[in-house]
Amino acid sequence: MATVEANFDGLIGPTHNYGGLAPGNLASANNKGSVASPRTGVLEGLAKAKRLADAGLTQGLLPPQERPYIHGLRQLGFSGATDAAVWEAAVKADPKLASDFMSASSMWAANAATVSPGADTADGRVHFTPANLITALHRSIEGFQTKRALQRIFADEAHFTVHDELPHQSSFADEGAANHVRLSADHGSEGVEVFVYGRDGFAPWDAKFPARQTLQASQAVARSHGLKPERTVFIQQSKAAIEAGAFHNDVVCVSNGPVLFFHEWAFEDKDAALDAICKAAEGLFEPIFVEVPASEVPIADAVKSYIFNSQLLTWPGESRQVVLAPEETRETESTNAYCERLVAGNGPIGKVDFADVRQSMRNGGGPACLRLRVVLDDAQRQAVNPAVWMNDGLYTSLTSWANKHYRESLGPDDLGDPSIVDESRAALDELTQILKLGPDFYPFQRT
Ligand code: SUG
Repeated sequence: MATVEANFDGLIGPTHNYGGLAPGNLASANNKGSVASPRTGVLEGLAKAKRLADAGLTQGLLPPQERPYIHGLRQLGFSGATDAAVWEAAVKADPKLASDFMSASSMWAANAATVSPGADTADGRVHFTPANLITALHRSIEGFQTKRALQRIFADEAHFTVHDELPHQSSFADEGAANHVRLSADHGSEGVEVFVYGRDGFAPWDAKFPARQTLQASQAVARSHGLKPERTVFIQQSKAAIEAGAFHNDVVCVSNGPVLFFHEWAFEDKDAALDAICKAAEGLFEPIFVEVPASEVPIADAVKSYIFNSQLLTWPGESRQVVLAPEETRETESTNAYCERLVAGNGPIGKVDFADVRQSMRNGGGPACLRLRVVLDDAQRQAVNPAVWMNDGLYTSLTSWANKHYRESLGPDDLGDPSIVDESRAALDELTQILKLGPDFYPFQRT
């Protein structure tokens, strides 16, 4: 088998809920306090992953994290005879803090790490840097456990290296692959890595919404991954897009192979950005730009529909690339009409399909947020923990696992229910066995 782009989807955790926790994310703010369905959410995610695996794409999974995160609450001084008592004490003393420590936000695997394939790195290994996600409290507690997950799945140091998160400091705010795109002739060839940052971490920022990625964070990741400076590009996200709710670059831009599909407003200085990409690609490949004008899709519709938070895929059996967009893209007039024109044309994208990931979408997470892309050659693919590959057997075990352990609904009134602690642990404990992550994988099992 040739070099492939594997998609690793974040499994939606048992405490999936709408906490209104994410700054600059309009869906999260608008749905705060509504009742979520963790079971529907996890089944939607599994169905999307299974659909790609069935099509012949390489599809893996990343485990959810322990939530409520009791170890972290103990670090903050909450105590109790049992972990359920710690949880009750935290909910009583500070419901907002408790809500942060309950979020299932690790489902958005595009924020798990930045990944550079071996074709781009100095030592030929796949490099991962777990994102520190310091802009929001509920996400800033993901990094150390993400590192553990990546180390258990990509354990072979001959092929993979998992770095530490960047310092937990505002100048190094890092959101992982959501602010990074890669362009190349095909997945296995050397490519151009494009880091899209929101702000200079050493300059003041006083806009309505935070810019979650800094230039300094992007530069640090590029350096430690051993990328060639002449094949690496740093581009600023447009301030107007951030103001309009594009809190990550992947809300307005996605790539696959040589194709960059993006909104007219995605970059602060579009012409300079596209020139820099072309220059970095010289001698490797010709970039193909598919720019969507604001006159056809207003930025508000791009954010509402998440048309760019699609997976852009090289689909087995299709001669042109396929967009896997959220259902909301079909339901939004301008984006639905745009998609019809797009596939009717003779450009690089020949098909648009839709996925129902509504539970995640209500928190601002589309199909592309739910997956981490990892380019793997044959030997690297064989070195991955085989228990995380999606196939008929894993799909069957995980759907029955989810039906057994996940609540049908979870709303604000359920936050204080102490049984949520043991319930979530029972689910995750069983999952460590299914995904063969090791009995000490979750912090609740550490002594
Ligand atoms: O960080 N939402 C996530 C959504 C992340 C989407 N990821 C990408 N674009 N790659 C965020 O804003 C909402 C949680 C809540 O409000 O309960 C949240 O964290």
